[in-house]
Amino acid sequence: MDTVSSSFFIPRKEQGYSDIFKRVRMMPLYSFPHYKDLKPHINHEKNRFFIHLDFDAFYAQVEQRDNPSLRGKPVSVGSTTGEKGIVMTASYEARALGIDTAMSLWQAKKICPKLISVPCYGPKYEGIMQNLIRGLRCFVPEDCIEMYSIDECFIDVTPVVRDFGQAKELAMAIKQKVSDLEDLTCSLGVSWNKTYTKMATKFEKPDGLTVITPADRHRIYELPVKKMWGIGTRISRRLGVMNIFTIGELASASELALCREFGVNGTVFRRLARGEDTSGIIHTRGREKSLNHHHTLTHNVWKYEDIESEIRRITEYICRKLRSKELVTRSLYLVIRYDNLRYAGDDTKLDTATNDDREIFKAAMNIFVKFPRPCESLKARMFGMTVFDLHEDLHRYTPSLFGNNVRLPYYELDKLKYKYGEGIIRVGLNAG
Ligand code: DCP
Ligand code: MG
Ligand code: MG
Repeated sequence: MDTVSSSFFIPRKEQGYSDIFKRVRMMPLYSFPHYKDLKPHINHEKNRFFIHLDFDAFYAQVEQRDNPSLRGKPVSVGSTTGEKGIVMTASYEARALGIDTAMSLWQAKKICPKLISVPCYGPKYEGIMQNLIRGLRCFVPEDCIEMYSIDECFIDVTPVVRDFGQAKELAMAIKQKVSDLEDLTCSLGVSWNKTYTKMATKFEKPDGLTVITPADRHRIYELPVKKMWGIGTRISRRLGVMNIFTIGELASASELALCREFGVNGTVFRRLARGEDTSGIIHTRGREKSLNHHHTLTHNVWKYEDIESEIRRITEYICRKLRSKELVTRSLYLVIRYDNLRYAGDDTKLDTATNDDREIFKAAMNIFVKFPRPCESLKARMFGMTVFDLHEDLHRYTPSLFGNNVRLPYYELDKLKYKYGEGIIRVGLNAG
């Protein structure tokens, strides 16, 4: 399943159309001691070069790397328990058997009873990407790198390459760097605009490298319109009604007809299809996609009340972190590591987006009961929580004191804690 969204191509109400296709700014001159063959220079908009990098079967590949007994086997990462569990990703061995991202674990096990499901451990994967970004700084300045998701990034290599030959050479060097740094494989796409670059990455997965020059446009044009970055099932269905099935057909469609159907986005889709995406690197610093907190204990625990108290502690921490950023979450992942070093982890979707300690604690405990129950011979040593699917907290200034679920003045309580210390007040999490 593709996790990309088109949100930054679609003009928001307050954002003018021209902002989206803003001209790329002139790149300053840099010197890159580690990449001596390429002389830095200034390039103009017409000659831009981007590389898109995406790890192959990311979580699964990391787990296989770290646990040799999983190598060469069908592995899924995500839920390990429960009928409602979801496969977050699957190794290429599992994909060959028909297992895919977002499939239910139950269905996956039916297709492949030998499937090994392992829990996901977010901080490990995040660390890999951060390490990679650091490593990429020997090729381009950090300003030219956009971390797009947990396993992919865009690199604007315009300041350091003059043509597609050099861009390909640089992409190969980056691939080698990834292997040296992390011992993982990734696939790369090279093109003159971000949209084509992202699509190019998928051409030769896994461990691929695809260059799309203007002369190779036809390779993009042949793709079904649904494969275009930013176009999902619903839009492709509407395009189908207009007899537009391939990206090439979208590129040559009438702008007027597209605008009649999609408003200003009609022009955007058409331009993206034509390779006229002029967007540049977007700095995501400060924009949170997920938050997590992990805590390894000094004394391992197994009694129910101790476990409950640890989950409560981690919930309070995460909720406070959410509120400090004025965010609410729709999804929650809980992970426990036992003293035999095995993990159990699972996620759940919340009914409504929240940062209420009570709701998140309740959801976390509902996940916990599905895990192997800790006992004296199997104690818990680490608790972790990740919240994702984050949204702005729209009710921040409208506390409700009535109704079925009374919203507590958490923001005010946080302020009190900040001023007078943690012990000043505590919310009874079973209340409500
Ligand atoms: N992921 C997730 N939920 C999804 C999709 C993905 O949690 N619905 C996680 C697991 C993936 C990681 O994000 O390993 C990266 O997502 P990708 O879409 O890049 O998928 P993979 O890297 O797993 O496979 P591919 O080789 O197709 O890129
Ligand atoms: Mg990937
Ligand atoms: Mg990806």
